[in-house]
Amino acid sequence: MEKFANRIRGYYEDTLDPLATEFMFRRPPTMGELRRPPQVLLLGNHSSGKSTFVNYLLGEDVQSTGVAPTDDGFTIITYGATATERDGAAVVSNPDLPYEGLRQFGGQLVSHVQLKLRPAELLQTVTLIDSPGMIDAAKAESGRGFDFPGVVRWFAERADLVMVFFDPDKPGTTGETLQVFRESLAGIDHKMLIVLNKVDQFQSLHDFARAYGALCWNLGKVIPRKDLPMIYNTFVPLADKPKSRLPMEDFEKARNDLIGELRRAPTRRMDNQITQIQAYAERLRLHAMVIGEAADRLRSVRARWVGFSILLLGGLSAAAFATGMVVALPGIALAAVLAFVFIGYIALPRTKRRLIARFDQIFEELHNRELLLRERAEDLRMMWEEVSPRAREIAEKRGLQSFEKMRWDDREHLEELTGKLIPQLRSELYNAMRDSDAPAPALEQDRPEMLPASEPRRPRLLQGVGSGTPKRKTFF
Ligand SMILES: Nc1nc2c(ncn2[C@@H]2O[C@H](COP(=O)(O)OP(=O)(O)OP(=O)(O)O)[C@@H](O)[C@H]2O)c(=O)[nH]1
Ligand SMILES: [Mg+2]
Repeated sequence: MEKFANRIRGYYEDTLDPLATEFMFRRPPTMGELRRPPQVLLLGNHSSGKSTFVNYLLGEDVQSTGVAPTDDGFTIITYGATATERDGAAVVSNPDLPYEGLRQFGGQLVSHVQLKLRPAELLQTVTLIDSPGMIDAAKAESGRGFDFPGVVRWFAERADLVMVFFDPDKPGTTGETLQVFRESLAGIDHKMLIVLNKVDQFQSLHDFARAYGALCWNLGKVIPRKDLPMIYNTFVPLADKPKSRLPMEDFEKARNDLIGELRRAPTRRMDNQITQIQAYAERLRLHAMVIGEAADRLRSVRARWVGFSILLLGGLSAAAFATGMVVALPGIALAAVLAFVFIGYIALPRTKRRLIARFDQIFEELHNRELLLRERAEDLRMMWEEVSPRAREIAEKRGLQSFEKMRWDDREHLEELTGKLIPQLRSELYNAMRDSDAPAPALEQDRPEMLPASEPRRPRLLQGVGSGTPKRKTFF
């Protein structure tokens, strides 16, 4: 994993970062973000059993649990040789921790963040993030004092796995849950696992079927996909709870599967980082090519204007000398000054505005071959739509003339990276996992429309390979 991580860092540092700086593209992820430990975010309705599940995983009561809404903040639980706790202010101001970005959500949020260090074996593999239970609309209105969906989105974007818990009492998506699905979890369904927890509360199959049906119905409204998400029906065995009359083996197996997924977070992290760098490089290429091309066109328009003016004024001066009308020379000099003022202050700014307005057309022209290959067209246009507002803003504010056309070797290098090196890295990752008999992450295979354009479809190398490899699951 370390070897793969170093190669990803190398690609950012050597190729992508210099180009991003030159074309003022958004910054690549920081080294801190790239080095962060694998993270699993636990979300869900209040009292759905998130904290109980965390305690079960760690084999000790790290989090408090209870029937009333218990957690009102985010708890980051990570590995530490001795058990200690740090408050939010210390967490967000520590540059060695990847949580500085939380500061943007204000002091209220910071005071609702806590870091717990525990010497549990599992934490050497993943960092767990327990979250405040989501409540219904009426209670949420009284306010949390910080942008809850925004913070959830922040954590979810940086998590390698997001587990969303529901329980038999609240198998629905109303109030805050609905808001979080719409605002915070959109587009990240490939790393989301749905859990119907506390199934030991069901005393009959009929009750279970009703709750399961209600959950599916409600999820259908917030997850815009044709197929049903994989739902883990499970529970945590608790001594003080009455036993269910239903056979529990399948639910226990689902719990083991869930824990298996959690342990695969490091592999998922690498896989996510490969997807992330591919997406970044593709977008950077579009941004730089269009800005560079527009800047080049602006320069040739300027050269034409200047050349034409010099030719005209030179011709007039020569004619004045030849015909002995030297008195016309001051007039010609004045015309020269006016011509350059016109070019600099009227003609070029107008051309610049026109070129920026035609960015979409430039994009189409530059990619006409790629766009003709129909399979790529939609992906490519989607990517361009994503980057074009910023490309326009940069070109307007910074001035097109300050950019150069993208160099041929830079372009070749980027194409090699997105077309060969990164896909190769991914297949090496799969091969390495196969050789070590570790299971492949079940990711993204079902959201082809979200994959960056030149990314090949996932190699399904590990499907059913190796005795210890579980069957890949279709989450969405
Ligand atoms: N029967 C049963 N009860 C459970 C299970 N998991 C949790 N509980 C109980 O449900 C209640 C709520 O559990 P918590 O772990 O505090 O739930 P939470 O999701 O962390 O709640 P908030 O922090 O308020 O969002 C507690 O009384 C637990 O004992 C389970 O699998 N089965
Ligand atoms: Mg809790």
